[in-house]
Amino acid sequence: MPADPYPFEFDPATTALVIIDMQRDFVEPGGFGETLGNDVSWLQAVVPPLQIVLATAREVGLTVIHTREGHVPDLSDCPPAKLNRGDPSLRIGAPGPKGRILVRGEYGHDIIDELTPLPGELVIDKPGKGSFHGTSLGAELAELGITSLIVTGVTTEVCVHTTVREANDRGYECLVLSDCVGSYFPEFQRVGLEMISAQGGIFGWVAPSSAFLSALT
Ligand code: C5J
Repeated sequence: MPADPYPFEFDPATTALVIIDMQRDFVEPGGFGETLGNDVSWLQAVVPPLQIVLATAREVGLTVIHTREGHVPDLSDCPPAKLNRGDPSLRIGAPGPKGRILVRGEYGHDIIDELTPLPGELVIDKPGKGSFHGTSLGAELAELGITSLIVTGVTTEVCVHTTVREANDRGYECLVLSDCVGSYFPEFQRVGLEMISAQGGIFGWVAPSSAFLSALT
């Protein structure tokens, strides 16, 4: 399929759709992300195209993996360097507008209704920004024989980028769908995408979801 910086080849049998951190607290109005002063409309714009990609991936039987960033309730998996950062009233574990901030089991930590995982789809709970660090994702992908990742979700320059960099170092071919990843900051979105495909595809490939859907169906 056409992509930046050159065509991306994939075999659906060895490809997974990865949906990163489409959690209420990041994406929805009134959540933690908005409380921090961010404009969540940039992230909400990702939802409709991602719903189409998810529905199509399910139709053709692609492996679907969801991730959520968050911590166990006693925060024992949250390093002090992450825990002690920022305004104390808005730190991880503090009471937030949709439950304790980034704590597993809280309403705001869960995935938005529009993209609810189906039974049987992997949901990877991750303590960090990357999806491999501190998770079973690498083992799960090896078990499934997955070698290519179609990466979507939020935010482009944080958890999407960290995951793509981790995956690239582990030997996965990553295609990032430009309209299915989002950032609170338009300039980070643009530059974040450029950084992936620059230098001959230093971390991977970038393409709009329309190109992926055409290739898949
Ligand atoms: C952030 C994420 N931005 N999912 N998390 O803290 O990108």
